[in-house]
Amino acid sequence: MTALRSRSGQLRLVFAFVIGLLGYFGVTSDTWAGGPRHHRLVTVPQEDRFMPFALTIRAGETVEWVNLDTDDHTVVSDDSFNTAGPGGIDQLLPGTDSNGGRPGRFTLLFDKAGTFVYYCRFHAVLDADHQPVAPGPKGGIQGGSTFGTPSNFGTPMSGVITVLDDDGDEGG
Ligand SMILES: [Cu+2]
Repeated sequence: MTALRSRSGQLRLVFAFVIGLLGYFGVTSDTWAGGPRHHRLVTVPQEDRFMPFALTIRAGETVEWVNLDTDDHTVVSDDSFNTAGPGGIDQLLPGTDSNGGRPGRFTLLFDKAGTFVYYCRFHAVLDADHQPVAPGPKGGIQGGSTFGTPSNFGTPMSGVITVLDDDGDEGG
């Protein structure tokens, strides 16, 4: 009987600890307008591109960029195109080589409908051999390589996020 009581006391302690952890990591408070706030991911695979290139979300959701590449990349907002906040973003996403083996991460909250266009300033530069041509079957940046590895995908490293409002409409 004593052993049983002490075991249930231990269970209660563990339970309280888990609830405390959930609160600490914001799991229980991560609700918005009565529903869960979605957290969306854009990754950099071990290539110079954002995946997915185009992402559609709803206002109130967060987007987290995760750099799975060994190289550093950046998230830079193209504010001349952007109608959704936030502006003035120039964020380093450390690669695993410069971040102790861990992916660099960066999170933004989008609370307003519109478009968010962004690029990586390290990999959006055209050199003398890669002059700008509109992408298409015979256009864009064809072939080419950096350090012997095919490294381009027809456009500079960029991406776009479309933020819909609560009704699912594209704001502006
Ligand atoms: Cu990059």
